[in-house]
Amino acid sequence: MRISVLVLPAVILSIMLGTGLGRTAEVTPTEPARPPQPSVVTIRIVADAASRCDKAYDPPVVTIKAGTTVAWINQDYETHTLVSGEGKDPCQQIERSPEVRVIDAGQLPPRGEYRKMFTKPGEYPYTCHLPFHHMSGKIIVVP
Ligand SMILES: [Cu+2]
Repeated sequence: MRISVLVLPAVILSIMLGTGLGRTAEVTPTEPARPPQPSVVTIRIVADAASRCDKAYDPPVVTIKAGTTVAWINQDYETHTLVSGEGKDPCQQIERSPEVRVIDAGQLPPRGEYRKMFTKPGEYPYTCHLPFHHMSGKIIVVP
């Protein structure tokens, strides 16, 4: 009886090794990692932006994936506003309307920065609504 108590664990161990239960799991090859997409995209408000229409922002149109943050930096020497809005042409004066806006930085002084994360796919045109400022840009958010 004493022998069988010692033999039984050895039998179980040899069965496990024979069936591969004792081996470590094989490593399955994974897909090569995609290059990470930057989570923050920067747009500059350029010098003399007020008269530059669709060249007021650099770059003027940006396509991003949902979840990306856009950072606008005012590199002009004067204050601009940054609000949702679109005219019939890039040089048209845009009036601020009272409806809820996706983009609304208010006043952005020189060297000022405004950040916003975009989570919903869609097109988000924006502008500066100050008098005699003709500025037009657009964010395109894809899933
Ligand atoms: Cu402006």
